[in-house]
This record gives sequence, C-alpha cells and structure tokens, in this order.
Amino acid sequence: MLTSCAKWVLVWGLSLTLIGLAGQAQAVPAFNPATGNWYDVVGPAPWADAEAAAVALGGHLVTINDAAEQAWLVATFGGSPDLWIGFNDIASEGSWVWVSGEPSAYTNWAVGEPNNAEGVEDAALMNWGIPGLWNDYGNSAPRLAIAEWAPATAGVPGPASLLLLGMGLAGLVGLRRLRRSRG
Ligand SMILES: [Ca+2]
Ligand SMILES: [Ca+2]
Ligand SMILES: [Ca+2]
Repeated sequence: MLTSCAKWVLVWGLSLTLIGLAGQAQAVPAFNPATGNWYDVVGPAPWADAEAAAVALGGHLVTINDAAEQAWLVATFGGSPDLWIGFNDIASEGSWVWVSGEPSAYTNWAVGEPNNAEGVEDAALMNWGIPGLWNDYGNSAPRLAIAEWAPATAGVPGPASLLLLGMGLAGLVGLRRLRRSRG
C-alpha cells in the first residue's frame, strides 16, 4: 500500500514526464552537430513569410553551405515535399544570394535550373523531383520551408521541456527508492 506521500510522488513524476514528452513531440527542432546550428520546418507560406517565421526563431531560412549540410537536411527532414531554402535572386535577377547574408559557393541545382520560368522564379526550393536538388520557383507559392538558427538566440528549443522531463524522471527514481527502502 502506497503512502499518500508516495502516491503524490508517483503522480508528480508521471505527469511531469508526460508534460516533458509532450513538449518534445510538439516542437521538433533538430540540432546539427557539424554546423552547430538548430533547424526546423516552418510554413507552409510564401517565401517571404517563411523567412519572417525563420527570423522569429532567431535565424533565417536555411543556408546550405556544403554537400554535407545538404545531405543532413535530406536525412533529417526528408527528400520530399519541396521546401523553401534561403537562396534567392529577388534583389537582382540571376544574382543568387543567401538571405542570411552568408557567402557560400555551394549549389545543388536540378538539371536545367535555375530557369526563371515565366520570369517569376526568384527563390529556391530543395527536393525538386530528386531529394535535395534545387529549383527556382515562384516566391508567392505557399510551401513548407527550413529555418536555421544558431544556439543562444531566441527559439533555442527545449530547456523547459527537458527540465520538466528531468524533474519527472527524478520523481520516479525517488519513488523507486522510497518503495525499495520500505520493502
Ligand atoms: Ca548552414
Ligand atoms: Ca529569378
Ligand atoms: Ca525553375
């Protein structure tokens, strides 16, 4: 028979564990140890609105700096559907830049892209037909997008969730110890 104290510890531990797990499931940013940055999907939204959502997380739409980062993105977020990235030629047709301002020589265009189809394609999607490959597309189309941000800025995920999860697990461990000491 559990004492009222032990029952309280059990309920406290279980509920905090569940709250912690729910927090984890709700927000699923991913950390890339190779770049030291966090990533998450935002949208679906037109490119400019997706960028605004990425800024709200403390970063920008993703800058894909090299093949390793590209491969990690596909492995983490999937080879479909199409996802906005930070590459764009909005300011000057044909002059592609990253919205983060980072200089990067890496590109991963699909065959025949960028083609500025119908003169309105000024932002890049990845996963065009083949996982990872890029296509320039009409910026006003609502699409999911990938945000990238550095740690120690607004939007770093999970400390509250992880704290609750840890407190919940600590409560359960405490209960086991309590029961063992009584048994
Ligand atoms: Ca990057
Ligand atoms: Ca263009
Ligand atoms: Ca195109």
